[in-house]
Order: sequence, then C-alpha cells, then structure tokens
Amino acid sequence: MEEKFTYKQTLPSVPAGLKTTRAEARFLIHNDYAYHEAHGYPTTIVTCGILIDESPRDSGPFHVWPGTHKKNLQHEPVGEKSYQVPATALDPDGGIDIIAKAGSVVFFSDLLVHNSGPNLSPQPRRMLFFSYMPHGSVSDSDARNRPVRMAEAPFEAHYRAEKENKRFVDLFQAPVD
Ligand SMILES: O=C(O)CCC(=O)C(=O)O
Repeated sequence: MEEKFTYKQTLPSVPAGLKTTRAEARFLIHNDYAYHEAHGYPTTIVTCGILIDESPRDSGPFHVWPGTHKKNLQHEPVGEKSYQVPATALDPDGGIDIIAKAGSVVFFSDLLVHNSGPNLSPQPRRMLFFSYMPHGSVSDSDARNRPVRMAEAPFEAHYRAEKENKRFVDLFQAPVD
C-alpha cells in the first residue's frame, strides 16, 4: 500500500541558498502507524525494508526498539507534519542499530518504534521500504503519499528538462553498482 525510498548522503558542499541544519538529517523516534492512522490504515501493516547500501554505525543505520510493536505508543506532534514518541514513553538512548550488509532485508510491524541518525560517513545510506496491508483492508492504497507526489511532479519534470537541456548538472552522484 505504500513504498518509500530514504536517502541520506553528505553533500560535498552545501549548495548556495539551501537552508538546512544537522537536526533535519535524521528520522525522529516514531512508528509508522503514527502517520498511517490518519488515512485509516490498519495497525497490522508489515513493512519490508531493503538496505541498498551497507550501513555501518556512522552511516545513520536503521535503529529499532525491539518489543515496542506489542502496544501502540502515543506520539506527540513535532512541527506541522511530524510525530515522535516522547522521552517519557521509552528510553531514547535504547534500541539497537541494524548493522547489515547491502541487500539485507528487515520485516517489521507498523507499531515497531524506530528512527535513524545523520549519515556521517562519506558513503550514501539508502533504504527502500515496501508496506503491505492485509488483503481485504478497506483503505485506499497510497493514500498518504500520492497527493505529495502529484504536488511535486512539476518540480521533478522541471529538473529533468533542465538536465536534458544541459542547464543543470547534478552536484553529486551516488554509486550505482
Ligand atoms: O530510513 C530510515 O532510516 C528510517 C525511515 C523511516 O523511519 C520512515 O520512513 O518512516
């Protein structure tokens, strides 16, 4: 019902005009149900996460709190679009890093609390996620991300056209092998 690609890589230099802070280069402590609930998705979703790159400790590996899938932990809003589990509900310094080779796969419940820190390594840290809901669930698949993707489509088309017409050159490349 949903797919996501997360991509963390240190830029060789910060492009002019790009405002960013290190605090943004991470995923908050959350479960995916905190986001799925608003779209009527069930708690029984299972997500398959594929590590595209090897993820050593300094790469901001996927980090999970084992056992937290047994009960939905309440989240607090952060800004307008994000949620996190408050530090009173679990030990923010707990949990375990998933240190694994490229091609490894993790399956996890929608209720499993996870996060990941900034990628401080020179290599990209990419993951692909595919979420599945049980057959017969009433929810519309892709309800959460489709509107965002539609809104972003003109920007992507502009980027592709600028590249094709050689008016823009990518500032960095990720390895493709
Ligand atoms: O890619 C990661 O490290 C975490 C991604 C994540 O938490 C999410 O997409 O919900």
